[in-house]
Amino acid sequence: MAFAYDDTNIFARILRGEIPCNTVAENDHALAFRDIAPKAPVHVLVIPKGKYVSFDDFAANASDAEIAGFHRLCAQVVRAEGLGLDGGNAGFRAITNAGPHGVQEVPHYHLHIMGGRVMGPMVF
Ligand code: D5M
Repeated sequence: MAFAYDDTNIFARILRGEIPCNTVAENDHALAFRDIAPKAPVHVLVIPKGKYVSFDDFAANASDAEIAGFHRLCAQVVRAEGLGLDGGNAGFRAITNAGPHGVQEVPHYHLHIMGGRVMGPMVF
């Protein structure tokens, strides 16, 4: 783990079963659940089970098995939610926020998978 990890963050508490979540899918390395404040008809968060603060922490420091497991679960979610281009669907947006400039609220790496409508241009 490259950066300080705060065990009290809300996703760490979800992983420990201390607070509930609306689980979509799970494997040995990752958990997917619905965002509590959805910004699209489908809005799922995928998080690694390991203690990684952000995308760059995860990409640099997670094991190959963790990285593969995380992304396989993302693909499973995309398929199950009817978003995948390989299923002839209309697609989706996958984004992650990192640190203050990324306006990251929860300091446990998570990928937002959003779809079910045209997401609009990336203008803020
Ligand atoms: O976004 C953090 C995201 O996490 C934001 O879209 C709300 C979501 N969130 C916060 N608490 C919960 C719980 N308890 N369940 C589900 N989703 C939650 P960020 O990328 O860090 O700015």
